[in-house]
Amino acid sequence: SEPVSCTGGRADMSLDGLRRTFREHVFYTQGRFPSVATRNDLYMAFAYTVRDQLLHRWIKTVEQMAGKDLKIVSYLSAEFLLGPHLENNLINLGIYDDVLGIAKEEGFDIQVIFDQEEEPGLGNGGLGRLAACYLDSLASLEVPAIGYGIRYEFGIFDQEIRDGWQVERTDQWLRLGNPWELARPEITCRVSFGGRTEPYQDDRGRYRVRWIPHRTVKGVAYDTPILGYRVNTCNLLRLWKAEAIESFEFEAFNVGDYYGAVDEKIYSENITKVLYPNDEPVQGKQLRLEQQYFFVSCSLQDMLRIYKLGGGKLDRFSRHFAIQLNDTHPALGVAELMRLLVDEEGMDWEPAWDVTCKTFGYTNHTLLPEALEKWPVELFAGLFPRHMEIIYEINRRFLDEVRRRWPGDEARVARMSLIDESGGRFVRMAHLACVGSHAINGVAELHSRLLKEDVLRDFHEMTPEKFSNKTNGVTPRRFLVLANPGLTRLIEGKIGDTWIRRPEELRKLEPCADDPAFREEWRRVKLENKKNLARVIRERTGIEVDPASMFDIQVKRLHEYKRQHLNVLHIIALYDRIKRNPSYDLCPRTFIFGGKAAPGYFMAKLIIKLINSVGDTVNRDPDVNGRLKVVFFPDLNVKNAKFIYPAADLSEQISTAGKEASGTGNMKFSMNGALTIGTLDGANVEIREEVGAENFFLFGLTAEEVYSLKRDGYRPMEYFQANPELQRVVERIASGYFSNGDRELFKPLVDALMFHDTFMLFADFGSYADVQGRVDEAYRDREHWTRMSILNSARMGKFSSDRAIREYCEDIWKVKPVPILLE
Ligand code: CBF
Repeated sequence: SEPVSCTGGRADMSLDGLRRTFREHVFYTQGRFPSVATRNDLYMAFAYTVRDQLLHRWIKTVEQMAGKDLKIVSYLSAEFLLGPHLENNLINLGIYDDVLGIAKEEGFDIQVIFDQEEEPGLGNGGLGRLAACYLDSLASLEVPAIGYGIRYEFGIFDQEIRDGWQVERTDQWLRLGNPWELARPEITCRVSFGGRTEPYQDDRGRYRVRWIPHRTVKGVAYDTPILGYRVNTCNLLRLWKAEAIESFEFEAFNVGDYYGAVDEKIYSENITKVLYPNDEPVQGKQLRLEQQYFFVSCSLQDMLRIYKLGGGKLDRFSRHFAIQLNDTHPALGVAELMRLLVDEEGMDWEPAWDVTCKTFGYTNHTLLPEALEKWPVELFAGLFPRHMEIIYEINRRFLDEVRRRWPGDEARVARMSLIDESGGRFVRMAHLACVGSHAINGVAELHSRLLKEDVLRDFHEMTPEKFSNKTNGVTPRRFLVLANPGLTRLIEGKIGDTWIRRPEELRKLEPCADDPAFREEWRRVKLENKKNLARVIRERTGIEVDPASMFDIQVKRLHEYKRQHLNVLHIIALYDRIKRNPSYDLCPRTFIFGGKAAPGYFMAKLIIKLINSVGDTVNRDPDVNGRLKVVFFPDLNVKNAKFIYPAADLSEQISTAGKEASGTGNMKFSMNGALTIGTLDGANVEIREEVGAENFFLFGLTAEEVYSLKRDGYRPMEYFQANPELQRVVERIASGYFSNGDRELFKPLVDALMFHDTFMLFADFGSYADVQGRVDEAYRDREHWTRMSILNSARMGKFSSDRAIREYCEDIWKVKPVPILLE
């Protein structure tokens, strides 16, 4: 058919065209005239102006892809932590300055407009943000892709700090409307739950099973365009909202039962109401399992629908769709695709299994045993009786294979089974994902190695060819260009802007590290960024911080394994040194923390309280005399993070070795020229390799040492008794020094450290404090520090999500770019 014409009019990206479109949206979309337009009207009008450009490219993308023999990546993720759209899209379109100009002409400050945007907080942390970075890179690399997920009505909670404690406030990102999405009420899927199954013979006399469900809900598609950086590819993020099925069908199912119908509606809509605010799985929550199945089923039905539109034969499905499971949350997809192919499409088991395994890839994101998802068989079978049968059948065939390879090794069979029977019966989601995928990867070299040696060892022994590593990456567009315009301009002035598409080229900056004038400029930009963060801190917490002090920052989810409390122990040690020796020579430092704790995670919340309590004492003590400041930055999210990464001098990446799968904050900090103090954990190992050991502050036990210490019986008390400074630090907390004499408040934390110390803070404290001493010395030599800072940014190309996505495309998905033309 003829190409769709959408040139001129709202597709016009000239300055005049943008100005006209903006005014039209104020008038016709928001229904306002300029003098009464609210800040939100103006934001909406800008957003629609930009969205018009996206839609133009989106239509061209769909049009030029349709009918082509191409392969699409489907990224299945229960979380997408996108962050605000407007600024990012302006950068990707290349019209940032134009829009800035229009705003100025019209008489308002564009920063205020940016600030108006509510971010879609549809994720908890690293995993969801990684998915968002990968969507950016897929589009920027012109790879056809669809992100599939859940349109939570309430995303991650907003965090307030009251009296030092975290208080959760409901997120209301949809309150004022979402201009970035298009509701697609005509794209719906039916998703069923419960009931029973029934065997029957089909018209060819074959044994078949049908599922007679108890309840059915409707999934409605909401589409968000995802534009790549300075390309025309505009991919799709399709999020599903749960609704009740149509009312006439209601009547058929609920004759005369009005209240039953109301309950049904509420039940249906609940499925996508709220994001579970935990960054590790909530065991046993039925609604969470329903969410997972709901979005996976909608997404697979949608892919089959799209595929059939092109007239493809189902046994070739895997040539046209590569589905990536972002952790085990969508792992039920393996059983669901089998159900759709066998029960709904009438395929035989073997070819359906072949398609399934060739289609799925599985990314593991954690080594923590408690984070490996498993569901009680009883709950699972009650909700998904047909999937349970399918899983049993997959398991039967799989374990036959294990027995053939290792005859008589029933211990191995029990370890590898999809059903954990070691105490109760559970479905092991990671095993389902491994068996049903042709590719399994970890997210950093160390993590991938530990997966092979430990968590998934049996699977690696059986199918080593499935395993690979794909070290995480982050998008330099959001985390450098958008977050740090000052540094971006400085870099562009030296090496141009091609590094934004090819971050390996940042290496060209290396010689500038030896240029004193460039170093001076580098420091100037950092200082501006620190002043900016200092302003935001003042506005949000009332605390004054000195931009001339070293900004030492730890922002990430609150978790014991991430060891924010190790950082606090060190702060107290410095404070103690000052109290014992008022003229103690300390390079002035501002310690900044930020991050949310899962609402039910008592210890993580107590750590937030401890940070704030230590801050209250230290910040007010005249003896400290400006040498120490402690700040907890409330409500860390993507929007706030843009003030934080560019302002850091020192990045704290101090998890117990072997616990953090990768980390991605570590990359965002280094990219912005922060030096890292860190353990050999996750991607820190590779960051250190890239930036050079001399530009990285390493401390602590290795993963192997952690493992052997645990195996041989770790006794925290021994470390405690051997270190008088540590004793004084713990005594200050235990004595109520930071809690108005209340010795009970932090007792659970103190006891956990003294008697268990699961994450080995005491074992690492000495080494951490020593290396912090080296940081202090190093920061005094500003020229050398700046040199190290420049080299950090210059050597971070590897950690661009573009590199990571290229590796996925080449090794796992086997997909190629499809450039899109505008005309
Ligand atoms: O791979 C992305 C991130 O995922 C986590 O956040 C997760 O939720 N499992 C890990 O904890 C991070 O290490 C990892 O970077």
